[in-house]
Amino acid sequence: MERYFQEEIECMNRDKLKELQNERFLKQVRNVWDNVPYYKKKMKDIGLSLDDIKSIDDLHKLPFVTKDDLRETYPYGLFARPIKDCVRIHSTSGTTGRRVVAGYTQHDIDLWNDCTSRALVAAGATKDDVVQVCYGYGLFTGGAGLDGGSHKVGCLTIPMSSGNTSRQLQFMTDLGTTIICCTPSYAAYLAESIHEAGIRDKIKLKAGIFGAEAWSEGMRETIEDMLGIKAHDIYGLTELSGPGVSYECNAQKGMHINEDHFIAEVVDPETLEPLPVGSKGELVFTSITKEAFPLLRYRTKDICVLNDEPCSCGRTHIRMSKPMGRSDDMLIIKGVNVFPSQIESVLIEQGYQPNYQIVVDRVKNSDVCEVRVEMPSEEFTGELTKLNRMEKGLSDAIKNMLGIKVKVRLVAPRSIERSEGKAKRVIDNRKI
Ligand code: DLL
Repeated sequence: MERYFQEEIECMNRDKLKELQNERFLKQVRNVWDNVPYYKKKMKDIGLSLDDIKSIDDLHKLPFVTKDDLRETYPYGLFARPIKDCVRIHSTSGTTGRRVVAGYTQHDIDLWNDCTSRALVAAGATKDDVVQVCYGYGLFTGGAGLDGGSHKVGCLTIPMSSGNTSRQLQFMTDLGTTIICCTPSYAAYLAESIHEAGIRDKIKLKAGIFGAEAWSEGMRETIEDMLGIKAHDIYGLTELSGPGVSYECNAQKGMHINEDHFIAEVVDPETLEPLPVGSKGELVFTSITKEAFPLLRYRTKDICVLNDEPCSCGRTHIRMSKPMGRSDDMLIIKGVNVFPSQIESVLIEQGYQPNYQIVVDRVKNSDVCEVRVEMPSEEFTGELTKLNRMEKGLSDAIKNMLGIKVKVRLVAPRSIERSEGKAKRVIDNRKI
């Protein structure tokens, strides 16, 4: 049996949890009503007053908050606490429009650390572990989030940040790192580099906590095999603190949502109607404990399925599936909805590493999609007929999965740029 952190909350009876959520939710609605004029106006605009929200069952009456609201109120317009009570900000890595700025009181940081410490414990972390945090430190929430959780568990924490792969490997071997935290694409790159350097037998890794971007089950298997570890998913977003909104236990069958801090809903992205548990739709979160930057019914744009069946690990918090794409960055190619993760799963099935790029263009009013995939080094002989055969094989497999024809171009090993943070998988030239 795993040792649980904050066992009494994570394994709480569901009725008790609902009571706790109800109490926290009502307090939070009052908090935004009293302290965020923008939110009060949003409620009044649809004819809602504080008295209309009597319990958690009235959650669906509240208006949604979107990234547009965050941009409109940039930088401090949604803060529910004065600046003097805030101790930190983090910000999104968005490249278009205004960045999102999220604020934290010390209490918010403490609760966030609780959330990430649960993720670490679920991955087997104890005081005996050495945790190498290779998520970026700084405005991005990855570094600070996992760092805080690691301290809370009492692990020896190595605040590496991202990049400088040779130094990452040196510390990993010299300091005996047992758990790494980074994006899955960087984990795959580290795994490749470890093999190339021939130091697989010198590393002591047992687990990894990988998130911040979509990754397939196939990619999990690749990383687990190459590093001999258990790879755990972790999910979160800046607007809701950062990593640790949900995380995977040993069962690896979905991520447990920290429901004592976040209420999850799944809604139809078109009609915005709440959907029953088990339906696929857009994930919406209400943060019920955050003081400085509380968001009610925040539309994440992540497409997921919730699962409230009991988990073999014993935790009672519901689980969310891996995000299956985003309602806003889903690609539509020749009228077909395409998620990059679908292409990734075909590549892995066909025995390729997940080093790829999807390039979409529009030629004579028709979409053209090229998938650039790295050739496995052992197959890279320069023999043209073999290359053509492999490209056709992959193209057929992708057509089987998506129903559309894409051009596959195999490129030299290591020619696709590696990312130290989130990988840039899609180049959509149609928007330019
Ligand atoms: O990516 C927070 C984070 C850091 C999560 C480290 C996990 C680990 P943002 O930069 O605000 O925050 O990006 C949030 O990234 O809405 C999802 O679309 C995506 N995302 C986050 N975790 C996962 C995951 C951080 N495990 C956005 N799987 C979210 C798939 C993820 N997508």
